[in-house]
Amino acid sequence: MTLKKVSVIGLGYIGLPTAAIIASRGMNVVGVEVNQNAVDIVNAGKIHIVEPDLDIVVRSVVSTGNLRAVTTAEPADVFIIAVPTPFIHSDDDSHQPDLSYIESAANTIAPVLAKGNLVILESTSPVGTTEKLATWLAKARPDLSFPQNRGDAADINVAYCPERVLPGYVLRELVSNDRVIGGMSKSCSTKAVELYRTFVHGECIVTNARTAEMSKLTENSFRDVNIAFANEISIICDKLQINVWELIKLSNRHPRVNILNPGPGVGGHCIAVDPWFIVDSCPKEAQLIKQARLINDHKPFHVIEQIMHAADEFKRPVIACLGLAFKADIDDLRESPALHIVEHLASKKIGRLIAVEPNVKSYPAHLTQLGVEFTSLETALAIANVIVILVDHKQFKMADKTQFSTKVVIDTRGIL
Ligand code: SAJ
Repeated sequence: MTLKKVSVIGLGYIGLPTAAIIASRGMNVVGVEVNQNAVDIVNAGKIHIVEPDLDIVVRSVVSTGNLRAVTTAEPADVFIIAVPTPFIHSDDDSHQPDLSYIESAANTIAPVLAKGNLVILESTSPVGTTEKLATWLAKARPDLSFPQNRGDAADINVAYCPERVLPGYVLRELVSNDRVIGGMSKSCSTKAVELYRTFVHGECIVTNARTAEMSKLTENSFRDVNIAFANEISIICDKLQINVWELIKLSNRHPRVNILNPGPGVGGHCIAVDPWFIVDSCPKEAQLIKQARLINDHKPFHVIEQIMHAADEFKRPVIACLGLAFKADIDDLRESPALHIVEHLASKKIGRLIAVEPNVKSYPAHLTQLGVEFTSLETALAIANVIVILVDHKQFKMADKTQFSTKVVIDTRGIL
């Protein structure tokens, strides 16, 4: 084993679990993070994100000294870049990817790079980003050679290896999922496989960097398009007065049909973002992918219309929204359609608005300022006349269903 010390740049939802798993295999891991607070938390053996069992692994690897967090890069054999790649919000409706975090990670590691090092990009990235990364590194270190000019003979190896883990199952999927390894040359791929074999039980499949970049975007776009299909069917069923859940159950009895679940929209920081990277690269060609994004982004507005319509039946509507997270059994509110719906309703001031979110420790202050009340599930079910199920959290699924029977219910997740 030639790779002894691994540096992970960015200790977020992907970087921290990856660093912890590699450290748990006995390697020396150092996490480089710009957020001093996160560095302090990790060095205290704790975690600043929510992911089942991650706290146990981090506590253990920090106590053995295998994982340390720092703010300044230090020399290592491997550098794994796991920083965010959001898109730039603009008024003209374009969704250009923001690669500034990757560029800044390149500038962070460039001064400590040495001959024989392996640099891996894991951040979800538009096609061509790994080549850009190699160019940024080459610019900062003209004394070293990089694979775009020297191929297998380069001093530094560069590869793109996308993460594919599902939030909530990250520790398991980091180990069990197959891994796509996209080296910029053959020897880049060989070195990257050597690293991932230390903790991946799935297969490590080698390809080139551009195909690996596109595979990640394709996987998330595939899911987005399929959810859009379900969401469109649900809107059609509302119009035609058909129960969409029964319809999907029936259709899925066909041996070659497997329709996903409609919902209040698509949230999170992956599926609602990544397809735009394909649309941005190929706007003329990516028609279906773009349309799916638009359908999923429109779905919360359809739900808002349904709620307003239901509230109209009451003189003093009391609306209870169950769930704020972007999906079931997590605390993550980022890009959450449920949150968006509650914000929108609050700004419309159409009645008393109650929200229930059992997974967060503190409620978003801006919602309280907008007049949203936070209560327990029991209180909400007792006092509301309109109940909107926005997230299929286990607490809601386990609730006594007779409590819903006298209410007007909008069940966007089909838990009833
Ligand atoms: N959703 C539906 N209906 C469904 C499935 C999901 O409305 O049938 C909604 C969810 O409620 C949520 C959103 O879609 O709002 C996204 O949830 P998700 O569970 O589909 O995916 P993420 O964002 O948690 O994780 C995805 C995964 N990608 C795929 O399944 C192809 C994960 O494997 C990736 O690693 C992750 O994106 C990522 O980091 O890119």
